[in-house]
Amino acid sequence: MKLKLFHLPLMIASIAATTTNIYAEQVYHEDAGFVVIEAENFSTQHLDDKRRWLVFSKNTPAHNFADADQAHYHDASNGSYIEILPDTRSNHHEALVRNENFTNDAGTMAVLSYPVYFETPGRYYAWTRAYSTGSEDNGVHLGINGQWPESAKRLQLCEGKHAWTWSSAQRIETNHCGTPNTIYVDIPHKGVHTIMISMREDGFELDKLLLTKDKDYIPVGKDKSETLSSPKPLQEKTQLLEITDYTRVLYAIDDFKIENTGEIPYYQHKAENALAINAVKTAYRNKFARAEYIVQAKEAGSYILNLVTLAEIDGESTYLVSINDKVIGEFTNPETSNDYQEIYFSMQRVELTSGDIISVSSKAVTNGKVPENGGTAYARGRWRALVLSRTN
Ligand SMILES: [Ca+2]
Ligand SMILES: [Ca+2]
Ligand SMILES: [Ca+2]
Ligand SMILES: [Ca+2]
Repeated sequence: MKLKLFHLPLMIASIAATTTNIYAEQVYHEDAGFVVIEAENFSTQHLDDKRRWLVFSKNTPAHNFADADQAHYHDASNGSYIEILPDTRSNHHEALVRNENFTNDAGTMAVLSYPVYFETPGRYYAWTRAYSTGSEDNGVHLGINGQWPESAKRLQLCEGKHAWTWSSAQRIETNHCGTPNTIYVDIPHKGVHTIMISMREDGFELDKLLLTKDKDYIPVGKDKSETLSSPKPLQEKTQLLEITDYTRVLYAIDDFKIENTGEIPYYQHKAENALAINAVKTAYRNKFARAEYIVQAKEAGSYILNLVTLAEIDGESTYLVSINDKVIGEFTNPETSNDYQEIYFSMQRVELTSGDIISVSSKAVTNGKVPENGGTAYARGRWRALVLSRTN
């Protein structure tokens, strides 16, 4: 006696909305020997109890910290910059308090981090675009990966007061303004390295950072835009769209045997990743083709099965799923206006044991609606997969 189960096909009206494609964040990377960073886009700030880098733009509300100059966002790259406040020593008449408004110990106060992916290791000359209005707001330390190499300390800005100005000069005892193009970091190997900034003098205003392998490069104006990655959307699946939870997919083409298995043969419709019946041959119409799969020992268990068929506009094919010739599911495709739309037919709590033969059969039929060669076209009984989901 054949057990007949009837199920409503699961019709998914629309799969157009792609809520599942999650875009990666843009991150800093090296681009052809350059790294360009907007200073205000730091990832983290540490050791900022006494002095802190604050972000300024035209929308920043007024503040009450000690500060000797106005905001300078008007000509800042990206309309925004950072300043380290309070500034309690804006000129040499105000007291120098070590580890408060000044520190020569790089990496000890207001430490910013900017992770960057470098493809090309080697030496990078570092430039900052800064705005200085006094004599005690124009020095900063650079670092890398928590290290503060001598070559990146004491970046000094002497020229270009009262304007955004690029500098790559290191302050030295014999020349407080430093020599141009002397600040650099060495990138030891390909990979992510963290470019770091820390306080030397409070009141320092920083708009942008530029690292270049070109020793002779001199940035101008706002110079290049940020070197950010542009992550592409991940590939989305185009088949078995409603299958969200499975143990094993048995693909009609790849996993089922079709030689000498039915009254009439299947062929492989590779473009649709489906088995199908060549209904051009009248002898193949209205008869079952059949494909088989033999259950392996390790696959024994209790499952929900989902037969994934393709609806067709010219007919509503019938499908049978059997285990050892006992029918466990009989289904008919719904009418559709969307050729090859996936339809899912579910069979609950199916016990599979080693050596069981699972078979899927289907028929090519016509619904008389699509004229073709003086008659009407036939659906080809297409199906794509039988999906196994363990129930325990
Ligand atoms: Ca200020
Ligand atoms: Ca200062
Ligand atoms: Ca300032
Ligand atoms: Ca900026």
